[in-house]
Amino acid sequence: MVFKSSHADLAIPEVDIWTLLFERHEKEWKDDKADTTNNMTELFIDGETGSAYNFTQLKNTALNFGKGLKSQWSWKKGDVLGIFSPNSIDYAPVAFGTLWAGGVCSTANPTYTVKELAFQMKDSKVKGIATQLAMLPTALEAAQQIGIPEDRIILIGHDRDPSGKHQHFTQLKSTSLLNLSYQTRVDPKKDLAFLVYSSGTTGLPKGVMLSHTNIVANVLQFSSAEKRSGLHCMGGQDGKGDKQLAVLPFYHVYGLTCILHATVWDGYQAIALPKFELEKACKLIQDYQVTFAYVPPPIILGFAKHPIVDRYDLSSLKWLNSGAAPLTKELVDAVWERLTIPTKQGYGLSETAPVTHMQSVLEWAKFKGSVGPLMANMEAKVVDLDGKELSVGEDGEIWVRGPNVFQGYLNRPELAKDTFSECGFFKTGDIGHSDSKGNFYITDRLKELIKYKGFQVAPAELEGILLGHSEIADACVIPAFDRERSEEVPRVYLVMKEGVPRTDEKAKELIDWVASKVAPHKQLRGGIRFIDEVPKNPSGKILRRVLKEQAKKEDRA
Ligand code: 4UV
Repeated sequence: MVFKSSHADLAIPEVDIWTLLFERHEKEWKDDKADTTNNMTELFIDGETGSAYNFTQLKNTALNFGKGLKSQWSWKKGDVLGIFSPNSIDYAPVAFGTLWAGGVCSTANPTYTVKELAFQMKDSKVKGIATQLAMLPTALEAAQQIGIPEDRIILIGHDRDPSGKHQHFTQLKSTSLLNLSYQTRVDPKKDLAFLVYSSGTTGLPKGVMLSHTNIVANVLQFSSAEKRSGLHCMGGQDGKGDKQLAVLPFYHVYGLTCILHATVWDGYQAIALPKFELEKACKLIQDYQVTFAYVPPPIILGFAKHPIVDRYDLSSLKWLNSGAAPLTKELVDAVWERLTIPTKQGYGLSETAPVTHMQSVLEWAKFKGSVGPLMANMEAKVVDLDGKELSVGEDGEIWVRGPNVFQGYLNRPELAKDTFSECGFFKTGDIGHSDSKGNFYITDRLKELIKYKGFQVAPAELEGILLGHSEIADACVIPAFDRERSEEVPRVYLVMKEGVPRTDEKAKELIDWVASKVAPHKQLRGGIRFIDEVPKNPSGKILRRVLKEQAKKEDRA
């Protein structure tokens, strides 16, 4: 059967992101919300320095940057800017200014090594990179490797380049009166807005092509779903609006849509932190009277269990939303028992811009463990391995269809036939089922992907690195489970070349060797197991499931 959203379809306007957020919305704020002071209220606040952007400042800073790109970098429609930065309030004007100028943003994990960054920047053919001073050496080395001129590396954030060589993004201004000071028109349905990287169901990370319409649709679908959770924009109830903790990284699709875009559209306030530190987060919640937060499960674990939490007054929080990785019912209960805060869940993927399912806070206690119902304008199927449709209560692969589903993987058109069904459903690679009320439950993963703290780890990428080691004959990376920390971690099963010792010392040496080559979330935290042979089918395909089952047994023992 085809599951359809129980919510009425929304009219998705055929507009680009800039027009939705900064033109339509500005008008609506003024006309409908009757409170013209809204534009003066801060939207993005830097949790460390207190500096901020209100709507008007954000719009003007973005416009100046967009004009600077056109004027100084001869920016054309479809040109790509790499953004290599932790959360900073400057992320917003840089991303939106790029879109105004008809550009595309390729957002990268700020902990990437030179090689990882160079791969993404080259793959998405960036024309320049916006980064922060702390990451400048990595950005410069990556840029040099792929032939991007040094003056195309610009800075965002509070620190300036002491050498003066690299402009701050606010210095990139229009130099000519005749400069094209109009927004570059795009076709919202076809033209891309963001390239986020995901390994999908198999292989190396790939550019997920998100069009303007994909993001516009998801912002509207998500906003309409969240209104059911009782949020108020600024100028809402008693003139007070809701405030969120912005710790989800903006480079990742969950933070990109649910914080960076939704903050502007819905008019909430976002208090941004460059990285998650529980004590800082608790202090900000207390000081700013934060009312909600989108986070991954490890942060929920911190709220549930860490002693630091007792030192702060978190009573302003109305709810938490968990997503990006599985959440146990026990953790939901533990947060409630300790803080009397409901934890609800959302689900989605980079490829769906991202939200497909969202639980309402009104239902958190009734359907614990569920990721909620399909959002408006969405359909889903649950299918068995042969693609046969299953019904209520039956576990199978979840397929989804809707206006937020991406345009395909960059430079990889050949993947389309395995990614989409014949009737246009996107195959998520996740296993789950729906109950009779339309609530979905994610129970397992069919695809290779590993999620460490909600961050993607592609087994193929780690296997590629390991196979480059002179002592390793074969490798298979699978998700193991760290019971103590209640999280998924990458583990490798290794076949060593003849004569190489299979000792704990060798394992440690190899773990350190991998750690020196990858971003911190990809380290082999699940350890190394030495085996004689990687199980494969007759055509040589790795039978990952066999080792996954072996790891499950071992981790349960
Ligand atoms: O591509 P990605 O890295 O994307 C994400 C998206 C997270 C979201 C999206 C919308 C929300 O409302 C929200 O709360 C979180 O992480 O990885 C996609 C894969 O992450 C797993 C699943 O395997 C996806 O294919 N995943 C995402 N959310 C959940 C999840 C969840 N709630 N429970 C279990 N697994």
